[in-house]
Amino acid sequence: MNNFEKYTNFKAGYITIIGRPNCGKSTLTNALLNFKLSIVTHKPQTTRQNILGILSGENYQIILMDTPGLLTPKYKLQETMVSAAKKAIQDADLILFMTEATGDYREKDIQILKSLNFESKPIFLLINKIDLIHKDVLLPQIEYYHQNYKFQEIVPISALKRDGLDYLLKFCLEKLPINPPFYPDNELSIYPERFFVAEIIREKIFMHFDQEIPYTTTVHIEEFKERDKGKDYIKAMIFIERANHRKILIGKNGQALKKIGQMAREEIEKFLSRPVYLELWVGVREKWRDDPRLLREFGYT
Ligand SMILES: Nc1nc2c(ncn2[C@@H]2O[C@H](COP(=O)(O)OP(=O)(O)OP(=O)(O)O)[C@@H](O)[C@H]2O)c(=O)[nH]1
Ligand SMILES: [Mg+2]
Repeated sequence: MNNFEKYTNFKAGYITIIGRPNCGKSTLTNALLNFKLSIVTHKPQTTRQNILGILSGENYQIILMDTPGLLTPKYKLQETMVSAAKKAIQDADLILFMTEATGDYREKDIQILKSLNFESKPIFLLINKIDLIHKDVLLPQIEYYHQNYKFQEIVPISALKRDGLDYLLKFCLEKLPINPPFYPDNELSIYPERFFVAEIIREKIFMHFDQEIPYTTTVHIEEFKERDKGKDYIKAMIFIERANHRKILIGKNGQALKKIGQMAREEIEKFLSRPVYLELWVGVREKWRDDPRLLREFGYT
């Protein structure tokens, strides 16, 4: 078969997952990719930038965009998060709008839905976390969205339990345009390894600390030396907004930082499939979340 024949039926396109913080976008991204590419925690606003993942099949290639949760920004970092999600909405061939079956988020979801143009491209509704509810609760939700919005599909799923994902994939492929693949089929993402390494460290900080620390922290990889012999050397800076947070982050006798380092290293090694030596440093960058220059330096704009 020549390339022309091979690609006449090939489908490829961009699919963007959007929704409120914490509804399960990154969990779904990882479940579809069969790989933990995007960090996941129980806290909202975990994802701060678009995460591009490539799902390659026999006759298709989906460029999946996981996005930061949509919210009303209160500081510049959050503005960059919302802009990133909006950019991914523009770039998409298909939008997966995610809500969750539990809790009462309808008001916030309606705000987001108001900003979407249902005429310009197909939008699916994904009702996630159905593992947590009884079916009786689901049907009125489907009915409500069906009555009020022009979703092309409404798909109840559990991203965590991988329930409903086969249907979702099938519906997605129906909407993908005919295109040759955009990327080689063995690639999972196009971002450099150091981006994901910083994300993994941030995930551990989100999981380990409560309240302010996760939100006022960012991670910057200062050195990443690959070595033919021995372990790769990675030096990461954890930047906080206030000097008095340093003590909390480091912990008594350095225990907290040590724990973060250990958890992060284990996962980085899994991600890279090779051993690394990870060094963590803590620095202060006052009000970095509202400083355009620092936001650019840290890769948010
Ligand atoms: N029970 C259950 N929990 C889920 C499901 N999907 C995601 N979660 C949990 O919901 C929490 C948030 O998941 P994420 O995937 O980080 O959510 P997100 O939408 O990417 O969140 P942000 O990046 O903050 O916008 C985590 O604790 C997940 O384990 C699901 O289908 N069922
Ligand atoms: Mg996320």
